[in-house]
Amino acid sequence: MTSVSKRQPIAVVKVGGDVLQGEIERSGIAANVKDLVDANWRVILLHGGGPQVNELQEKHGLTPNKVAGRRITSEADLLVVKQAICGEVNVSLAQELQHVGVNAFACNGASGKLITATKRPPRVMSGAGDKPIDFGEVGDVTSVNAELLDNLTELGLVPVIATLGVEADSGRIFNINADTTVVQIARALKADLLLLTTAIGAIYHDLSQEDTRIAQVNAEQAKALIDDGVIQGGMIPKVEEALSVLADGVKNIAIVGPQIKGAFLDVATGKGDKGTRISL
Ligand code: X2W
Repeated sequence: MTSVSKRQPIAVVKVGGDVLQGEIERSGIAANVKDLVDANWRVILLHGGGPQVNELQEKHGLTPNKVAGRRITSEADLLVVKQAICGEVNVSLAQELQHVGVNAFACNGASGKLITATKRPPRVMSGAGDKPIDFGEVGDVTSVNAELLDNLTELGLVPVIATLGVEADSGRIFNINADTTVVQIARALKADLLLLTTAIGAIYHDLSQEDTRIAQVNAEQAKALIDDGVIQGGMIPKVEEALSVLADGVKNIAIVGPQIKGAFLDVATGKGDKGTRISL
């Protein structure tokens, strides 16, 4: 195991479940993370597994139900979330990284109380009626154990964290949204770089036209693009969260596709022109 110095820059990478569905994307993540590690970056991965959870729920006769991007999670659903995200995605992603020589440390948010959470209080959600929605076993992040992450990366390990949270006192496990969690991790670590990977890999004016990629977006432009419906669906919380963490000192944020060779290091070093950079 190689040990690394504390002064090395930190990259936090969100890996969406969609990214892990394709072979090219999966191996692309591994190759891109390897580039960063070889360039002496400390790297932390946080992954979801939304599509994998949907698929396994359906196999078990359960119906996926998301409101405003969050899964309403019964106890039976939580078991499936654990099976899909920890049992399948976490292990496969770590395996992919180990295969290219990155010393992945597979864990989940409950490991060493890395991510603590508390039950999301029932709330009225716009477009979902007047009654408060109880999300069940869904949690909101209360803290990130930055010291533990620091120590793990100090040992030369690359933590690969499955997006679960644990209640500090009771040990209760919660399903937590990966997009909001990764931002909390970047904030807690004061990360030098936050990469949000998606299979699409950037924001486009028109998804069907590759030459309409938006290379850079600031807060004002992002707001206008949301109002115009260019940024829509699951991309809205991603961009909004990214802007909030920029205000907290994480300087470099980009949405990027893992299948593009050299994309992570290019964004990290400010070279090349890949994905969509998000700035204040
Ligand atoms: C998410 C966790 C997985 C996730 C879910 O159950 O789908 C909640 O919605 P992606 O692939 O990054 O979307 N949790 C509370 O965020 O996965």
